[in-house]
Amino acid sequence: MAHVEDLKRRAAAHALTFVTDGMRIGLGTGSTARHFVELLAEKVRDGLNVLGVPTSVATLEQAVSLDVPIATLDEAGPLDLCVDGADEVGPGLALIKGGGGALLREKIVASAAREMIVIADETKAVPVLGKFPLPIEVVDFGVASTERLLAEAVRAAGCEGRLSARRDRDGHPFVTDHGHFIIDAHLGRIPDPVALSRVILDVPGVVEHGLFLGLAGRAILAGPDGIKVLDRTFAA
Ligand code: A5P
Repeated sequence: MAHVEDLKRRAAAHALTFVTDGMRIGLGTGSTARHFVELLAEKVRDGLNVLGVPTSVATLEQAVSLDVPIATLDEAGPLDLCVDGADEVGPGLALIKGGGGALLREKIVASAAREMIVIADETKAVPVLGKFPLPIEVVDFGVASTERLLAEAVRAAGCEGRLSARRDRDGHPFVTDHGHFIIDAHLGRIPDPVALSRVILDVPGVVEHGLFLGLAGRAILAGPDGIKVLDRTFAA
């Protein structure tokens, strides 16, 4: 059976077929997006002219190291495309993202793009979102109070589960590229992502969450039997 990294790379390679000369492209974060940036760099070396907008410091460093031309989002202006991974791909191409903690910039960049293409191995497709803990980015001030209010909010949206403050490998609070904390919501099932999104964003202290709703236009999923390109009619 194909190794999962091969599958991610195949999905990333297929995304390149949507890239044309002169495009301004949001560059995602995570192991699958990393493959895409590597493959894009090969095309750049062959003469492709693109401008990349990285969604994290990690992706910025990778793009710079591979000589992919980059700009900030404000320098680049509206983007033609954004190519990024996902933690879960649900019905209608609703996504959970932010496993790597870059959800805020990822969402800003994806929203600035004419099209967002998700790349993943096919195990990321799910019939209902929520098995993967939903990352919620919060400001550091009053984080315990914010967590309590979030627990009430998720219950009000029909979800049950535990919230936990994300820690780094040394046991310190995980800090995002923008200096915020992440609270992971272990919900198991998210029956109504739109309702959950609304109640989470109503909690003061919340900066953004990892539900990406109405953003992805296509998902390229790689499996042992080949590539599937899904659109928003997808319902696993
Ligand atoms: C980064 O914050 C995330 O949104 C990633 O895009 C997501 O976690 C997918 O990562 P992998 O491609 O490593 O699975």
